[in-house]
Amino acid sequence: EMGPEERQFQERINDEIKIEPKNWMPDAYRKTLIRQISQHAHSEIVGMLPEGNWLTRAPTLKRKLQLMAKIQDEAGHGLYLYSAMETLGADRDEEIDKLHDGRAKYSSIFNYPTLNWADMGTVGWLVDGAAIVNQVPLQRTSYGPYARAMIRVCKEESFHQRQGYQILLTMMQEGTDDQKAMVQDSINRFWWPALMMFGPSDENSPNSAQSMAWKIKRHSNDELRQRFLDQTVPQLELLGCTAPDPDLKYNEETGHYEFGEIDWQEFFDVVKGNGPCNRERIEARRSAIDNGAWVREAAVAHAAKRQRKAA
Ligand code: FAQ
Repeated sequence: EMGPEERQFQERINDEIKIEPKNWMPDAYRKTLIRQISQHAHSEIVGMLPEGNWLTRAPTLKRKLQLMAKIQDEAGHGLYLYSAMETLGADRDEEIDKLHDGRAKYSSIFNYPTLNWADMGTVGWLVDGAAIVNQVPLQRTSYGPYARAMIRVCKEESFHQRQGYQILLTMMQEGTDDQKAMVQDSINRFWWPALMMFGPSDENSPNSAQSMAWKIKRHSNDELRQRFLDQTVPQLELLGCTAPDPDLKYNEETGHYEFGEIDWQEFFDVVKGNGPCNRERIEARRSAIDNGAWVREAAVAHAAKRQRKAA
């Protein structure tokens, strides 16, 4: 049974009117959004680490500048999302603590290592590509501050996706045999983890039904995974590369690509904290916070000193 407030809330949602921070909302709606937005923010922040690994080894100055700009965008997205999360009454430090002690999740994809330069292309192409397919519909999510944040984030991620694809195209069109092999090796490692970014299949997605009713999610996990695959396979073919999936094929009747079974055991292992780099990632975040403590203390001391001077 819905009370009058909840009925009004659901009517707003049905009418496509955004929910704003000061509107009444059910506790569970608030909680779900804090969960999703904080995990999204954590993903952006942790997502800087696999790329940061290659900043000092970029092949040219231009590539280094592009990569640096992309990583800075990700920091911006993270901070922007934490701000959106704070409009729901959540505390940023508390949510970050949850990331650091393993209570909060972040995207499984960032627990895989980046082993060669082609990975910087593949991360842009596949990881940002998947992120965009997931986030374009979130521009219409029912919570206003999250929806508006997604507009800028999607624009920047489109640029990331293109610069990544361009790295791979250059390697495939102008590269040596070794460089071409590097691209294929990178695709082999990131293909399946990129498909896993969309989350569990619909029948194993406990949050989907309620999130769809509240229009937090606009499409199901499997729907978006299919959309990503359909747009990505032609790009894969243009590169002249293959997917590590013997079952991948185009279905003339449906107009969609069919793909093999995702290794869900691997997905849940990584989500539970047992992927190849989970410990390393969290340790890097923790030590960044610890090593930066003196900067924060100095900034606070400096601000206090200036305030005393002004007074
Ligand atoms: N990894 O019931 P559902 C980026 C969890 S940003 C880890 O289907 P939901 C930019 C899920 O949280 C990438 N955990 O959940 C970039 C839930 O656990 P919980 C991040 C996952 O929320 C690019 C449980 O499984 N994007 O890449 C994953 O309805 C390059 C059950 O799942 C976003 O966060 C996963 N892949 O749907 C940065 C977008 N999938 O919380 C740097 C916003 C699911 O109940 C470099 N988020 N889980 O304990 C969403 O759209 C949704 O949260 C989904 C999951 C679709 C990810």
